[in-house]
Amino acid sequence: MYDRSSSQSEMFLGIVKIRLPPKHGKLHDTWFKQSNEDIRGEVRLQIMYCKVEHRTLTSEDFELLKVIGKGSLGKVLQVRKKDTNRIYAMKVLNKKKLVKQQEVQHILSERNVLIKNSSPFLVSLKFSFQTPEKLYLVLDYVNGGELFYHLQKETSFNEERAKFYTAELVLALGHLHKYNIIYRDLKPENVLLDGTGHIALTDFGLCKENVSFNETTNTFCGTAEYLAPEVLERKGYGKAVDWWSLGILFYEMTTGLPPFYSENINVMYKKIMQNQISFPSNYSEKAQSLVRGLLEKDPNRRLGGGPDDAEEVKGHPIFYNINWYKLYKKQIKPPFKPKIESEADTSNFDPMFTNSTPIDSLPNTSSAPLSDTLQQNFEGFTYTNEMSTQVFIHYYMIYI
Ligand code: ISQ
Repeated sequence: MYDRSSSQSEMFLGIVKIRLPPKHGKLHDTWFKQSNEDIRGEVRLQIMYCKVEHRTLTSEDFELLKVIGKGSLGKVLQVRKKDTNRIYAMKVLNKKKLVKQQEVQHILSERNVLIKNSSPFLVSLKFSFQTPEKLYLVLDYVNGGELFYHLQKETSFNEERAKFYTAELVLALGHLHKYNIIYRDLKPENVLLDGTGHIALTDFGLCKENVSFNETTNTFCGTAEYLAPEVLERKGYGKAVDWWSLGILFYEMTTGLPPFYSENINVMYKKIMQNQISFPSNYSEKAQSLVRGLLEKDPNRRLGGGPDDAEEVKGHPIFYNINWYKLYKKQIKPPFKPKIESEADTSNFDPMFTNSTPIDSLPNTSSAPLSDTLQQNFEGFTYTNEMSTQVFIHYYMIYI
């Protein structure tokens, strides 16, 4: 919620979560308590649903505002939906590149997961549509920036802060694993912070530039520093690869560098396969034990590698004081709150992206179109939330 009563600035008030039955034409009238560091008060929301006609969206329905990310399969733009003025992140993927990098199946199954099984720590999908050349995923815009951006600025986080993000990620990964989705690509660039400092996982299947492993076969896309030994060995991999990456991420957050880092990629692979982990002298026992557990080279013996998956990780002593129910409900106050001026603020994204011009390039008419058989792969991709309704909101606020 933002207070936009002043024409010069807007003030972030907080978040209210409303789950209402989509009853057409009925007025819902509720008071919500709101409190954060700066503001305490109550908000009265009066909400009326009216069903709206459905039609497939096109990129013409969105105003392109900023570039907020780029990858080898496409880019992410901050957009404004013209009819509602709402801000979203729009991921634009190139179909030919998806086919070439054998990512079609991932994108389609992940789209389904995002529609059917939302989780508090996954960026949610609002709409998807396509042209003969491209796929468009319209997602919630998360304005706190990449964890990577904050980690780069601060070099490292203290153990409590790293533990908080790790615990929320345990819930996010556990959710995906429940639906047999392996995330595969956990790294600080794919973890966003929302306006209040909670994590939101993105990029389901968007391989970042210059990181595809084995350029010739493209059998795996992932960040070298975060690849588990079983992936490097081509042994076939399971959910435990995500617990490995979580261990690398925790180590990087607490020390500033991934544990097996080397500028020489072959040296790095060798270290991943063979090296023991060394810790700075002031590293706590519990944190060492967590990292050792998650970075166990044998996936079957790895923390989280057993049949209980996330439950096993949640049981590690470092998390003894975490109330998982409250964490899931986002009732635990994040250790850091990103600075945000407005809902559409992009200051927490890398200027390398935000300074480039947001365009949705026209189809390249000189290259051959995708064959009908390949095009059939994308059937059923288009999605508009069937329950979508126009919501009229009136609010009154009383500051205490
Ligand atoms: C949502 N908000 C900001 C950035 C994003 C990047 C990728 C996917 C979704 C996003």
